[in-house]
Amino acid sequence: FQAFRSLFEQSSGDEKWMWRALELAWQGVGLTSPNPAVGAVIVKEGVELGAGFHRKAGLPHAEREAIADALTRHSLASLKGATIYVTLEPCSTRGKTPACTDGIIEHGFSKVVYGAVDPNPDHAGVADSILKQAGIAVVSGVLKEACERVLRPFAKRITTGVPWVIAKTAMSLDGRITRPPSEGQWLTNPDSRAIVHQLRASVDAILVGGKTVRRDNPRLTLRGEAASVEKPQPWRVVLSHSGRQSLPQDYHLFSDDFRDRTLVFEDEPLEAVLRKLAEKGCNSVLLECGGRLMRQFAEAELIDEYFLFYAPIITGGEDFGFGLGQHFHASAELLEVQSQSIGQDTLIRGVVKR
Ligand code: AOF
Ligand code: ZN
Repeated sequence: FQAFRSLFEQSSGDEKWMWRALELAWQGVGLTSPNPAVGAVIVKEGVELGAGFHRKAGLPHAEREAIADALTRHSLASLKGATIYVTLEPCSTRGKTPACTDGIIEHGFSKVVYGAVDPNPDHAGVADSILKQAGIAVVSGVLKEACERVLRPFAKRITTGVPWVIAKTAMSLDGRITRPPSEGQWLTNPDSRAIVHQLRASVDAILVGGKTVRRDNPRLTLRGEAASVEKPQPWRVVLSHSGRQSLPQDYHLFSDDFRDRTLVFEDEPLEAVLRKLAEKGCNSVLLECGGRLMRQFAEAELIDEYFLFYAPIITGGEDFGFGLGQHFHASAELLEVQSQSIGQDTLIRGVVKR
């Protein structure tokens, strides 16, 4: 969130306050599915009166959170003539909660500034005319790309029925994903693993193969800082040809407190599995599987984003690239590439070009 703080401080006008709304929106990532993460801020005469973000599906939208926040410190009358900045076009029909356009009109705002059009066909492009008819000025498309970025998982699920898929792997510099058993389980350093925990906290499901379960007995839970009362544990999804009964029932995934958050899929096309997860409300899925399954996802062009962690190790083996050497045909070009040093490790992330 630090990046948004400095962008906020360096900018002016509508963009300045949209960076603030974006900073708020990102606080909701991982909490809101099947709904989008949205942030809103109320401003009058250059002063922030209230701020909020959507916290959970079924709870108030960002706009109403910001209004409620403003009313804890200011009078109802002081909202008259204020501007509300929202990362997403305000909703205009009643869903689980009342329409935000109604709330905005009732509270006497004089201007609405939003970033992205709502990809939800129920609302897309509807708010402007409703607000304008009520005499409210509307400015749309402010920091549009940055606002669309935070919405991407929601937008993909609601428009395609498939969640946003993030592939994460930790590798040696020559592309091997596991260490010889004698050398211990971890390739990357503890700070890299902490980032993986943040990544897990931002998604709705974590997917592995049966082989990984048998070998590592993983928990795939959020622990420590990443875990919170508001944040549900992500679904833990296992793909196994031989089915649930073939996996050790005393392992964490089947015996811990969150065992009802474990799903096993047997012999189903990968896209069908992803569609079922979308139906359960998942906007995003994190792949933490091994090379073979990862390659199948890549070849089916189901991966949207990569998080590649490189440890400063060269194994010197024959095979390169997800441990599958020259048989790895799928090729993806990454956009929005960012690289970051984490101690001696390197994280490269990017979004797959379509
Ligand atoms: C949110 N949070 O801050 C905004 C949303 O079922 P509902 O009433 O919660 O409505 C969900 C829809 O509302 C959602 O699909 C999106 O189109 C719109 N805007 N949703 O959850 C928000 N502004
Ligand atoms: Zn709304």
